[in-house]
Amino acid sequence: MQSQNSRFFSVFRPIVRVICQYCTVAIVFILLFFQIGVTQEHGGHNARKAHNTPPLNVALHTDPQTISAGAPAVLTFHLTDGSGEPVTDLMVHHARVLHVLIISENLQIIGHIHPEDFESRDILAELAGMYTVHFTFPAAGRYILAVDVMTADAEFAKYVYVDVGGEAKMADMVQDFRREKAVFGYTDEGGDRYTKAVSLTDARDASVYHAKMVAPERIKAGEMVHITYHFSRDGKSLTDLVPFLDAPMHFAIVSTRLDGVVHTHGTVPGNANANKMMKDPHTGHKMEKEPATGHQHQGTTPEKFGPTVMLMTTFPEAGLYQIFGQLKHADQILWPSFMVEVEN
Ligand SMILES: [Cu+2]
Repeated sequence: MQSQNSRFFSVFRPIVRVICQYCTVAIVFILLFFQIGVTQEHGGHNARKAHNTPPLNVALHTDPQTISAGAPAVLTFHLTDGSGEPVTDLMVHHARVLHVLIISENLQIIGHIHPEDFESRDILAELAGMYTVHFTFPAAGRYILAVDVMTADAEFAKYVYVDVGGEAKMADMVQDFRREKAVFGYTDEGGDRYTKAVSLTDARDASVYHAKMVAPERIKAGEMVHITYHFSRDGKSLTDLVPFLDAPMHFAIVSTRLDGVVHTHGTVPGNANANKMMKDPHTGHKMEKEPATGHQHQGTTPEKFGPTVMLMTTFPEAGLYQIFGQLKHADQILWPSFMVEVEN
C-alpha cells in the first residue's frame, strides 16, 4: 500500500514541483507589488523625508534676455533632475501643470500664470522639460518668481529672480495696515485665466468689491495664525463666491526680504455639506517641506460659498509680509491683499 502510494505521488511530483514554482513566483510578484505600492504611498505623503526624493532644478530663460518694463516677455522654465535630465512627469494640481507666481519687490504687483493659460502652449517642449509663460512686467525693478510643480515623488516650490529694466520706475513700497479695502474685480479671460500683471493701486475698468480682513493684533513668528476674510459688494455680503483653480481662495505670502513665496489656499468655515463639495485631490496631504515655502493644501471647495473665507498659516520669521489673495465671483477675479507685521 505504501509503495503504491509513493508510486502514486511520484507520478504527480513533477506537477506539484511546477505548481510550487509558479506559486513562489506569484507570491514574489504579489510581495513586490505591495512593496512598490507602499513605497509610492510613502513617497507621496512624506516626500521631503524620503532620502530618494530626486532633486529638481529650475533654470529660467527669457526672451528678450534683458527684459524691459511694459514690453512682453517670454519666460521659459527648464526643469531638470539631479543628473541634468529633463523632468517630464509633472502632475496637474490645482488645475494646472505648473504654477508661476510673480511678485514685485515693492510687494504691490502680482501675476499668477500657467503654461496652459496661453494658446502657444508647446506640449513637445514640455516633454523636454521646458515650460513657457508670457508676461509683461509693468515696472522696472526686481521680481521674485515662484514655480510650483508636483511630481509622483514630491511637490516642489522653486524661486528665481528677474531684474527688469526700463523707464517705468517701480513705486515705493507702501506700508498699508488697513483691514478694510475696496477690491477691484478683473474679468476672467476664460477657464480661470488672468494672465496680466495686477497692481494693488491699479483700478482701471474694474468693478468694485469690499474686503474686510480680521487678523490677530499680534502675530508671532512660528505660530499658527487664523485670518478671516469677509467679502461684500454694494453693502451686501457675497454668498455666491465660486472656486478658483480648485480652491476657495489662493494666497501668495511674501515678505519684504523677498526670500520666498508661500502659495497656500483658503478654507470655507463650517463647510460640512458633503453633497455640495468638490473633492480636493490633495485633502489629507501631509506636507513635509521646509517652513515658509511651497504649496499647501487645505480642505475642500464648495461650488458656492461666502461671504467668509479663512486662511490658516504660519509666518516663518519676524518681518513685514504682504498677503496677496486671489478669488472669484461670477466672472470677476479679485485680488484682496493685506499687510501684516510679524514679531518674534
Ligand atoms: Cu496657479
